[in-house]
Amino acid sequence: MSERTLILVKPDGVKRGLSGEILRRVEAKGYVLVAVELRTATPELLAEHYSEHVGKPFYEPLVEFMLSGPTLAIVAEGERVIEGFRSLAGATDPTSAAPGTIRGDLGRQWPTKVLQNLVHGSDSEESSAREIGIWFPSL
Ligand code: IDP
Ligand code: MG
Repeated sequence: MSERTLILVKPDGVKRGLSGEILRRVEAKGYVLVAVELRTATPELLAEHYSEHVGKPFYEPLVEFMLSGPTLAIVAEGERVIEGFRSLAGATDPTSAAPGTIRGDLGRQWPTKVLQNLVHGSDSEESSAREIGIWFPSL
């Protein structure tokens, strides 16, 4: 059965002009774009989206980073797309993310408190349903 995932090109990716390259990789892999919208996050939206990280040392820097510019919000669809996009994205830490992945090819460490790693991807069916509901309530 087909499934959906929420992908975000975070503000660092949009600022660096990598939105097209990231969308290209999602489409080249064969996934179908269901929604694509440039959005400006709010603290309320981010508190919901990152509820699992509230209270962690990087939470405040993470919110500040996610408010630093527009985010490209994407819903993509396909069999096992949740796992498939996590694989395209690579490891959380862009320094050690494997070459060939979005974070490994295009990301690096910067002197910031939070890891800027270009993309978000839902990590489970439960997360994708929750996150699509937050970013695209009409879907
Ligand atoms: P993920 O994006 O690979 O799913 P999560 O653990 O869900 O990683 O963390 C959310 C985001 O918070 C990461 O993408 C990254 O931007 C940031 N982050 C996670 N762990 C750390 C950390 O240990 N230090 C700094 N920033 C972090
Ligand atoms: Mg996560």
